[in-house]
Amino acid sequence: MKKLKIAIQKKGRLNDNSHRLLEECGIKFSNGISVLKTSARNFPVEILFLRDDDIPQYVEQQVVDIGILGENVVFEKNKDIAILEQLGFAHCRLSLAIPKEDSYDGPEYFMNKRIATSYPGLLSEYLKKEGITAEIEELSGSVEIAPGIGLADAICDIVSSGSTLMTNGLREVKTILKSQAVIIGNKYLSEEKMLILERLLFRIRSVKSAKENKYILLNAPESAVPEISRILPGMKSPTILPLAEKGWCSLHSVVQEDEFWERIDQLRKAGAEGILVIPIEKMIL
Ligand code: PRT
Ligand code: ZN
Repeated sequence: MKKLKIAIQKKGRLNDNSHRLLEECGIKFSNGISVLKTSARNFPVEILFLRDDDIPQYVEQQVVDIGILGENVVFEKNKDIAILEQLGFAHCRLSLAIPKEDSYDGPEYFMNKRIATSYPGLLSEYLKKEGITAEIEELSGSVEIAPGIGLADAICDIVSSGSTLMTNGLREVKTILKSQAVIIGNKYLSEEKMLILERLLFRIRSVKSAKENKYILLNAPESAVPEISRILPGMKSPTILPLAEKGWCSLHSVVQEDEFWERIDQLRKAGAEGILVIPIEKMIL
């Protein structure tokens, strides 16, 4: 049987999460510390460990079928590939930053300035859109030190917490792209490989849904059930079981992580007690 070839980052910020995601999908394989590729023991996939920058090109050329990497690199490389799914990790942004003591009134600041970046494609696209002419100094790393050593006036780089900018006396003034990890795929996969990919994407979506939701159990007086069912609609409707104590019941449902605290406040007001919240391992919709 043909195997689907998946590229993940060999070493770096994406490696752990990519590995964990595949494992949570039930795909077991050894890590890529000393090998370039490995096969999963229990699913028809082969995993290749590569530099993230090479993945878009390899996916386009069908050296691999799919790959996991940041949107920042996907959009910078601009290859003819498909984005299949956002994965909800490695959140960051591509931003312009200037020396912190400079005042900033808008993109005109960058007119005729020198900007250091590892993202010349995305930066020049942004400057063109704003009608700004500037010189782009392409660097492969340590971009944030460029203004300090007189190599550039400003930078365009990946920011996450912002502490690297602060340490280097820089201030973020404009975000040009928000990014997270995604799965990309070749656009012309064989039918056999498409079937494996669909099975994998189904598992990935189940893992993602489980992370985005919590299982919730609570006790409530029967009179509060209609109100609580409105607050907690669940996947279809909540499960309601009678308690030994007359007039009370136990209610089970699912709540989304991002609206969790708001819902808890509403539930307590509606009369819920003994609320238990439990992580979900997989969620099949
Ligand atoms: O060797 P290879 O080419 O595979 O790896 P790499 O060195 O190019 O990439 P790596 O491992 O550093 O990052 C991989 C991906 O993680 C990036 O392409 C982004 O999609 C994502 N990511 C998430 C980040 C960050 N957060 C991040 N903070 N990538 C880089 N950074 C760097 C940034 O360049 C800057 O130097 O961290 C610094 C800023 O961080 P803060 O927290 O101080 O703002
Ligand atoms: Zn890289």
